[in-house]
Amino acid sequence: MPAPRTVLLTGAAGGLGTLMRGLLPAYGYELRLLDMVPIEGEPDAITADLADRDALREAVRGVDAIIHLAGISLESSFDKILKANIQGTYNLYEAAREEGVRRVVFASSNHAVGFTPRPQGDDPLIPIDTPRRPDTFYGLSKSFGEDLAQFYWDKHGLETVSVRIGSCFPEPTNVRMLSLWMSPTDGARLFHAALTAENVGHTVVYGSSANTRLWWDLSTARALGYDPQDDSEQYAEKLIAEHGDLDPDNPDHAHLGGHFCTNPPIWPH
Ligand code: NAI
Ligand code: 15L
Repeated sequence: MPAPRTVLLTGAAGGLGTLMRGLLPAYGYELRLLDMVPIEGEPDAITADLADRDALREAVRGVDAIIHLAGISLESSFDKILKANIQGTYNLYEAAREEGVRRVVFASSNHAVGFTPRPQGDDPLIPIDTPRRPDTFYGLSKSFGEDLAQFYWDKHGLETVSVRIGSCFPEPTNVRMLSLWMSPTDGARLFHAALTAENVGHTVVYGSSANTRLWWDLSTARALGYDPQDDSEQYAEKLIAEHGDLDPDNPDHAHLGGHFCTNPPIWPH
């Protein structure tokens, strides 16, 4: 596959989208932006909902690849998740298939495997083929997105890299994030690797920096050419002083998904 140049960035108004708008052009990409809300200072951005199939078809026309970030990014009611994340992601893949787009980078999440016990002591790192154990309706939608990606590869030859993102923010803000943090610059490195690696089929990777306290195995990400440069350890002393270290008796600290596992579901509507 020739290296993609024109990339549709969905969810471009959001936190991660805003960070990537700043970082990805340095890799030579020309970004086409899409979000359901207008983006300040970006008059050419497409304002469209993932429910609008005609708008999606037009938005993907002529792009080399898609980075799909749009959707509800936290727990919500099943009905809302169904519309934005499940139906919306299907709509985008259908538009991509119809327009012959060759590759998607899908923002999956640690919450697709959130009920996986977090490693403690000498436990091994969580492998990429650990069974999916969603911790929320939100995590379920990411699990669906990974299956959708596999299906579009097997059935239609549309490639995807599903990135189970840990926590991508300018800085880690709690002790759990010392293990899951992906610095924005490492995030851009990983998206670049996911866009340019050859023959990815459907590849699932964990998305984080090279953290000293890492919980999961980055080898499938590294196999794409990802070479993370950051480590959350520089924030450890401050965060542990503020919040205390992880407590083996605290149910919020028992699993990869943290408090997403213990918070009650949000019922309709
Ligand atoms: P965010 O909530 O800041 O941004 C999401 C964007 O999607 C918003 O701008 C929103 O307007 C847009 N959006 C929502 N529903 C839409 C719809 N129906 N049609 C069109 N646009 C819609 O979330 P954030 O943090 O930027 O995350 C981006 C993606 O990465 C999300 O899919 C999230 O689930 C995923 N992710 C993010 C992580 C992080 O640490 N930031 C961790 C794991 C996954
Ligand atoms: C996610 O999937 C969310 O989108 C993000 O806002 C964070 O909560 C992140 O996971 C996390 O687990 O820290």
